[in-house]
Amino acid sequence: MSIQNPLGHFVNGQGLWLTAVALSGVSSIMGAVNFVTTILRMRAPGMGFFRMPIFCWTALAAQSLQLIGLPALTGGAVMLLMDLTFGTSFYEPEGGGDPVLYQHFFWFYSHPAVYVIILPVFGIFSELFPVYSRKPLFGYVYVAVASFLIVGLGLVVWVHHIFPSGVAQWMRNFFMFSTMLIAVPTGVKVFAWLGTIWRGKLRLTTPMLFCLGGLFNFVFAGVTGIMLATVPVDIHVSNTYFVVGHFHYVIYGAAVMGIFAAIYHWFPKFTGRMPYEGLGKVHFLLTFVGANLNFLPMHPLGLMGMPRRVSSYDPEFAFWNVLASLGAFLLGVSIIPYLLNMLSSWVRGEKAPANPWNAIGLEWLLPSPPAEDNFGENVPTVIARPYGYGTGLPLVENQQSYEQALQEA
Ligand SMILES: [Cu+2]
Repeated sequence: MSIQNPLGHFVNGQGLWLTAVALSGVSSIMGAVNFVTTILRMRAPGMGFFRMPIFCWTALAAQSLQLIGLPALTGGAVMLLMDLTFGTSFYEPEGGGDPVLYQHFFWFYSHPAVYVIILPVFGIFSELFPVYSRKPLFGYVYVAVASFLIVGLGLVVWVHHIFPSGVAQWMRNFFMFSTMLIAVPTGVKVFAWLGTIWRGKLRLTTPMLFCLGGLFNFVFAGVTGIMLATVPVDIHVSNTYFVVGHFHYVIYGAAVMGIFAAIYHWFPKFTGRMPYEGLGKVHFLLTFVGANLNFLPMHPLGLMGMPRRVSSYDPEFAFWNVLASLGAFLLGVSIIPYLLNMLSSWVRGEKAPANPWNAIGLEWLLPSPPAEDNFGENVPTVIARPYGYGTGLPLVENQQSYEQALQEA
């Protein structure tokens, strides 16, 4: 059956797509309610807000963004669906609507969506740098609060995606400055991580290498982000490969590498087996070189004027495109040692002890893998922040006897 709207257009494909966008919007809102409620209401005894692991802070921040931003995208999709099927004209100029309004609904969510992805990765960096540097997280309170500054500012920058669309000049100026301000709380975090590893006892394990590589790529993406926030630069490179390069540095260079770090770090806790270090390091090297070789050439291409979303290009762009293709090929190959590692170490890796990395955190008090109900009846009382590396201070009440009881169990 095909659906025709009052104008006589067939709208099956768009109708299905918009319904899917609206439904996944609703499901993500429900997911966000769940995360926020769990963090606000179900913390362990003694776990005050300023004793929470930074990963929980960043999860709370990211899910708050979902709660505020997603209704705009979901509502915008429903309005577009109504324009297509019922002949309303929210975005239809002939009926008095405005197509740029859709861009506003879309980007009001879709700029913060990048923070929904990257904030938990900031949490991962904040968890892992202290473990592999053997030092407390530098500036814990500032790192925690900076997550919410990113939430607040992240909600008032979306117009930087539509600078060339004819928005008023005052809007361009306002959104240029608000976008640049984001560099402050993200800079606070970057310097906190550098302060954490500064003069630490660094252990260059696979998770640490992925964190360091991810941080390097993130700083690079931050610099091109400031460039893109600047109205004249943005208009010059709008719709070119420069934007593609910036985005991939954030998403693959920083976010995906942070996620790999987390997978290697918590793999023993999930599976009860240790991942292979050798394969992990090969995976890291191929990923880091591949990502930079793939995404760095996109910047000169964009500055030269190569448009994005094209299937072929002029010969003058060939050199950088060949390099980018080589990098993409390397990135593809990098997945092979990763999958080999995950499968083989899960099946017959070395058995993991409760706390293979000497990390401080509730999960590391439990055996690997933990029992289905985690702590069961004996939920410990938290008495400190989980970053007391080098201080010898316990995380929970009666920690010694607690760990002993676990070993005997
Ligand atoms: Cu944006």
